[in-house]
Amino acid sequence: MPTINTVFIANRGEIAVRINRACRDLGIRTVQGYSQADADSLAVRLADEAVCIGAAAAKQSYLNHAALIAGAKASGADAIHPGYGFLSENAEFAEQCEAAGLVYIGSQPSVIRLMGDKAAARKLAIESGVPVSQGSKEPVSTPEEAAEIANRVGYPVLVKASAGGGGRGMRVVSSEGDLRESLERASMEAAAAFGNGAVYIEKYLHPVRHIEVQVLGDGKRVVHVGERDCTIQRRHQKLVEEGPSPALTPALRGRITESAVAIASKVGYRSAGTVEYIVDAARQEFYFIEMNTRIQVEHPVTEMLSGLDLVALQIRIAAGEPLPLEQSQIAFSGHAIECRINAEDPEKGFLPRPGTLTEYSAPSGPGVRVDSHAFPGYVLPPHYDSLIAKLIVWGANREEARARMRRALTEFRVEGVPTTLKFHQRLMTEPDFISSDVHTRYVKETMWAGHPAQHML
Ligand code: MV4
Repeated sequence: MPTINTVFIANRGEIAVRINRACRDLGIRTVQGYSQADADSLAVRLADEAVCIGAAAAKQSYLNHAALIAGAKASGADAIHPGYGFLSENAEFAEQCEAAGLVYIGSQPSVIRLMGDKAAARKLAIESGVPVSQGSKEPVSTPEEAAEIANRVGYPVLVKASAGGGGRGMRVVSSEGDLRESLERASMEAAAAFGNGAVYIEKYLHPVRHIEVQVLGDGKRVVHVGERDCTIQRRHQKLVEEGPSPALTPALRGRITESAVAIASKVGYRSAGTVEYIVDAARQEFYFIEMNTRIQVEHPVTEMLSGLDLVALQIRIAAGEPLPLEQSQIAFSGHAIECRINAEDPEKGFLPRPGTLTEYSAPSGPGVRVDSHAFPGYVLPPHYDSLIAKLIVWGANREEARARMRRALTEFRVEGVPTTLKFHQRLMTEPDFISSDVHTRYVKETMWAGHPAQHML
């Protein structure tokens, strides 16, 4: 059983701070890898030690396999945590970490690779008896084959890149006339973006909700830790996540969580993972779309509902401990909502606008959690994502959580950059949000129909 004394944090921002906190609670030392742009960051300040891994550009730092592994080895770390984004679902990096004698805090490289191939993951779901949207069993090899499948399932269809995920390399095709060109473009884009042009076809289902199930495995056993409803998105960027999903009946919840455990069990899943679905709430039907083999941005929603520390559990599992929980020991309470506070200008199409936080004052009080790396005077660098903070609130029920979120959003003071605070304040009072009568195109169709400025007053 590998003992973990020191963890190298191979990521930045709020998730680096989050990993540091889990390590601290476990009495584990931390070494923060940082780029030149993050030298003055909170993550560096909080770590026991810090190692510069390269220049600001992600390719020269947080995506630089060799620099991260060298930094970990040179600092005497015995484990490495990839966080989310960057190399967190890169099977080759996971293999290289293990080959270098580092404990990789995440899933097995073979499982990362399998689930990274979205067509193969879909096939595994089918073999596990989990519902998927009608479409191709394998990547399509000719436009004729694609046309045959699309005609069989009916338009509109989605052309999805096998190496994509998270909406990348995905195109909606509404008629046969557009199919050939869409296939060619999707395949070319996927080849350029992911080095793999394979694409597959699915019937495009709408209106649907986007619901994901948190799973935890130790390589032998798998449990689920409930679901998160991530339907409020914009261009595949999640803006608000909540749990439990208002759209699920207890019966449907049982079916979805059971299917997530079935898929994860089939591959002997290790670490924290998320199984993503689209849900036709009206018909009480659900469809597997992909599995993410990393800790996710929105994991605090699950932590607030279950009381578990998912990052600490990842570390303990990586150290070889068996899952310390039976499914029957995982209990849920209340309702949690997370809003992502980004340095983006909703009045300019959510354009990222990094800069200096001339004022930063986070909310607090009953049921409020803020996961952030920000502080007054922090210079948000332009090289990475625009996340300033995740504001998560818990309430005994959805209405109390929504009221608290509204209160916390009004308390949140961020000046110096445009933020999504006002968007969230507006959303919390939207009748459709209050009644949870939303679908994946809600933000696009409802809050941004016409010039955005009209809706931000
Ligand atoms: C879908 C879908 C509807 N029908 N698949 C795939 C990547 C994931 N992040 C979202 N995905 C979807 N897959 C079928 N067959 C709807 C989504 C989806 C979505 C699609 C377009 C625009 C925004 C979306 C937000 C959530 C889910």
